[in-house]
Amino acid sequence: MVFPSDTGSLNDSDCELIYAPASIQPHGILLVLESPVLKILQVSNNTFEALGIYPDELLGKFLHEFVEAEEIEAIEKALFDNSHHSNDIRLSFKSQNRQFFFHGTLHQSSSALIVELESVVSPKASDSFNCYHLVQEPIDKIHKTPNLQVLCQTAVEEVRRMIGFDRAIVYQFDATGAGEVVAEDKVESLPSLLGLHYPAADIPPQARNLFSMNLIRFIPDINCQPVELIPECNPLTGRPLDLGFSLLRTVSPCHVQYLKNMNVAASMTLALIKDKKLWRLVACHHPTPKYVNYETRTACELLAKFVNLEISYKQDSEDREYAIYLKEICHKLVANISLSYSFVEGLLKSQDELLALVGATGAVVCANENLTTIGKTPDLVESEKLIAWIKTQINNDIYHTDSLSKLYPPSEKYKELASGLLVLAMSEMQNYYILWFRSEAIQTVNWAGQPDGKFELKPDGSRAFSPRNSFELWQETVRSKSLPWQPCEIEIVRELRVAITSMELRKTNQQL
Ligand code: BLA
Repeated sequence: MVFPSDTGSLNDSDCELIYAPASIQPHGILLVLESPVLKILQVSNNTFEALGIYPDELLGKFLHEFVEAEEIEAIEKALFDNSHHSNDIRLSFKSQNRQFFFHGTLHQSSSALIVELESVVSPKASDSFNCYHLVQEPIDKIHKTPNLQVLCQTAVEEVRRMIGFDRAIVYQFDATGAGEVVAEDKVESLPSLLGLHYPAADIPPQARNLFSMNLIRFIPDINCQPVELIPECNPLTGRPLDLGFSLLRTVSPCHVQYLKNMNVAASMTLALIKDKKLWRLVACHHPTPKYVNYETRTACELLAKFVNLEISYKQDSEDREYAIYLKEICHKLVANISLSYSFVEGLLKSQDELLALVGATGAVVCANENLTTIGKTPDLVESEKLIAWIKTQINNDIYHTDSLSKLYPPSEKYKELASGLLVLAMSEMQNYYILWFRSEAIQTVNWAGQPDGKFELKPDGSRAFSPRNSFELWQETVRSKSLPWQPCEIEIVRELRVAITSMELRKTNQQL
């Protein structure tokens, strides 16, 4: 799985090993079993509270001494069928003349099996039919949404309704790993986060990577007392247990502080994955501790999986519609060229199509030394200088940038007209170029707090990471950039090139 670029983010050495804290959150218990004999190697230090059996009474024993034979069989079957994934399990322990029912998951972590369990009142309460019931309506609503934006808005509304938190947002990553809140549903009394941007360092790469293992992260109470594992290290490896897959893993102190600074006491996050990339998160916040039961969370996870499928489908169909529109324009352009004496004449007869082909605001057609400008472009002298520079840069037939002045500083003086440049070099016919321009798109980015300056220097000179403590609006104006060129716009230029080249070849053959 690939994740938004790590640029500007903290790396492993900046961040503690968040996947091996040797402790869990107290809303469940964790047992580490030796596979395949199911001998208990490690337990969380809250088994007495949860099932009336002290850790000492469990350690070194075999699981079948405590649970029913058919439950052991179910575990063995799950391991045989699906050993690399997390498996849903139910267990009931008998102790102190009572039966304690649990629902949870089982997964393999190197040589050990990790069982994580949360109490349920009775076995009936944890019914898979229940889960289907919870997601049936939200799935229906999401399926009927007309586009991605409405889909995200519907997803936050439905998730928030299912778990009863005060706020749910969709957080969208850009290519640098920074993010923006693009959909929100909340109680009226909370301030809105919609449209706010957050820097990549707020969710370090390690934390982003963990979403490849679990689509869901649930923190019912950030102030809870972590429960340590006994013994601290896994006896099979002598090292702290890898809890990367774990649902109950304790929360990194840095993130706890972050949430406190945001006035959040409980959080639930769902990962939205598109094309195997972490694309967006649904982040839910509540100002006071709040537990969401295992079935509801499983239903939310199921909903997230459905949303992921719908996202790919909807994005693909939005892209497809735009690509079809561009193809129609390209056909018109090619038809005009085929009716003209030369391809340049044909291009110049179809100026509107030439701009619409890539959504440009201006274009220059260069045929040998003759330049023709269309729409908003730099003047002829500047265009000639630009082409001279392009010739020194271009290795491929297509070249594009959305921040020309960064690469070619003389363009700074006409950046309003031309911050974006897309060039097609008709290399077979040297000195034939089509240049498309996009004007500057001045953007005001609303950051939730100043994005830099998170590090505190410790007295010994080392860096200590600390989360932001201010989310005050901080505005940045991004200049000298155009809207980015879309892959389908670049692709259509490639198609135009193929069409022109083959028409020119045909003409040459006819003349011979
Ligand atoms: C995790 N930080 C996260 C997660 C989110 C955010 C969504 C993952 C979900 C979770 O574990 O709860 C950040 N949450 C946000 C943002 C919004 C939001 C941006 O709701 C916007 C509305 N965080 C820092 C710094 C560090 C840091 C400086 O700001 C230092 C390394 C760490 N963030 C950090 C860590 C985790 C995290 C370690 C993982 C927490 C864990 O899983 O234990």
